[in-house]
Amino acid sequence: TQVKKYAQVPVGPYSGALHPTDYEDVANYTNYYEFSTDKKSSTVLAKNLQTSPWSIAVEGEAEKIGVFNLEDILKNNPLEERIYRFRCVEAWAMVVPWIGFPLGTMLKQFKPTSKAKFVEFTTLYDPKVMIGQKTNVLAWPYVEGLRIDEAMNPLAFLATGMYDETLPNQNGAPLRLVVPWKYGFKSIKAIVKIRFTETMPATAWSKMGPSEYGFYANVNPEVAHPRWSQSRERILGASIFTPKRKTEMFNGYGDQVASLYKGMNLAKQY
Ligand SMILES: Nc1nc2c(c(=O)[nH]1)N[C@H]1C(S)=C(S)[C@@H](COP(=O)(O)O)O[C@H]1N2
Ligand SMILES: [Mo]
Repeated sequence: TQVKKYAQVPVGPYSGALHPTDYEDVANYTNYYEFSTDKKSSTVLAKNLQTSPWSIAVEGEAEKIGVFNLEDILKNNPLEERIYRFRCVEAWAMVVPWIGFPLGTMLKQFKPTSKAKFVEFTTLYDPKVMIGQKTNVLAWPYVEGLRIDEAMNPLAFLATGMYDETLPNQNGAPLRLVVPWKYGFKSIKAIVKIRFTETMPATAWSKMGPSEYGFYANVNPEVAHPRWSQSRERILGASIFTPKRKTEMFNGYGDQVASLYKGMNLAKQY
């Protein structure tokens, strides 16, 4: 599917006065294991993914469950732009002008019940196109999750586009999550299912390496990944002579999200 230009969209709240990373860097250095573990190959491999029409199944602890066309969801969720910092667990950092809508606003439209304590997201499973799904680098389909209060936080965002255009396939078209205070792997791509649950979802990365990838995955300079420090980050696209910068707690979004984790030991609940 080809990208399409959006008409001007308004800038939403929490959008930082940040200088966006070059489009070419963001679009050609991606993590998308359904296609490849190589950050440059997904650009080509993902071209075959058909992203329209697209439907999303809504299941579990909500009053309004069923299968919904993405187009209908978009009618109820006006687009806005959010310029966010993004931080991958492998320590690269970038700034992306996403286009989309707040996750919480959309979730409320499905009327979650009082039993909905978590939200689980699932990526498309189609190994004929997503050829990386023929390998077992991860347990397929890719699953991610948020606690319901994290999902309702106004920073949590669903993106349909970036840099004034619809998302290129390798960045998660037609709909991907963006959780700017967490490591990149929480920001699941090509979402086909949203399930409200009472219990904490088992996520693809925590199944693969429970000691390395926790459920919360908040950006935290003090908690090292078992194989490397998380205290510094590398700016994507910067020259190799540019010094790394210090990682910020919650990727710099502490004012908006620190209260979600009051009383938790973030070294244990990583
Ligand atoms: N379905 C799916 N979503 C995914 C991934 C993936 O492999 N499959 N990789 C994650 C990881 S590790 C990161 S860092 C971000 C990268 O987003 P970007 O490639 O758009 O920069 O996507 C996340 N979402
Ligand atoms: Mo990542």
